[in-house]
Amino acid sequence: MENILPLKALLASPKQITIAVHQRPDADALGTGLGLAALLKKQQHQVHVIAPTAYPAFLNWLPGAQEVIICSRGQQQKSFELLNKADIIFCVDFPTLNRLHEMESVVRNAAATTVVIDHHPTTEKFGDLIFREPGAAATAELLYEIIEALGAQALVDQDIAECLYAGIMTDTGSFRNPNTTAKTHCVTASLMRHGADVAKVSRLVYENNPVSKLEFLGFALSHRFVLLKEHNTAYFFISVEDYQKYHLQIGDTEGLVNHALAIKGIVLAAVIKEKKDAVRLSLRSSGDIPVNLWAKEYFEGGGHKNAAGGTSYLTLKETVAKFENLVKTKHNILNPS
Ligand SMILES: [Mn+2]
Repeated sequence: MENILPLKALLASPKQITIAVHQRPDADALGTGLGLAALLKKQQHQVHVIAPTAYPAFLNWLPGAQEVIICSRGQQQKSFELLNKADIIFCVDFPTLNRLHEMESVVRNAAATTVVIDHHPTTEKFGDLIFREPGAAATAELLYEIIEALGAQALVDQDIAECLYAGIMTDTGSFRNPNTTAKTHCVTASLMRHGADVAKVSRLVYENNPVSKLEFLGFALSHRFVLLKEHNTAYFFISVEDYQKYHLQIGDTEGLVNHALAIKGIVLAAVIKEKKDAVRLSLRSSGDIPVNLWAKEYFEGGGHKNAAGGTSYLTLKETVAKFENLVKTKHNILNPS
């Protein structure tokens, strides 16, 4: 593995390490960040994990989650300090530094050696040591390979294994998405040998919902679902009022998009969510439909070929119209003959 020797040298003596995950961190970002933190602590490093914004409540159980410093929740000064005084900053699971939100410029100007661990394709060059593997199903999968290359796999305990397993399980859609490879299963097998309880992790991630989430699903299916059959597309749109009415928390709309993509013949699915400051889009596709390129071109976003996200500063109604227009212009790609 390229760059492994410089990383090994870097970690040879105890360091001040700050691990930065992207804003609105998902299970892969948070699981990788926390798994890495726990491992580095065992190697006598001083380690902190920082997230620009909060993580969804269904990830509360991840070992170490309670100690994550959330910059946007009154901990900006502490976050900036930890970035500024770090010897090493790990950037975990994001392709562009703007995913660090208000921490972006601090990381850009920090004196630390920056180590990138990520599986998103990117055109932005950042980081002193870059472990970027778009072929990896999850950043957690890539981290496990790095741990092996460092010869540190004996340090992987049940907590670390379950942090990484959570990232792989969710990023592969429980091993169903096309990013799932033989290597993914090999890494997963290793994590199980290190103690990962896969039934437990699955239950904590997928069977831990508040009733309100199910009530909201019923509402969304009845009133916020649009089928564009002629374009093999289906989407949901959610307003700020919907969020308030159903007391939705971060992460409560997670999985909604999969209901749209699960319909026979649907190859493009979206959830278009109105937030206070902007409208966010989650895009999913099957097969050869590059939603990351569309997210980049139309909605200042990016991601993976079959799973991407973007932002719009139009109103919800205008964003929905823009999305429908995009779908029309891509008709031929959405209807391969
Ligand atoms: Mn990921």
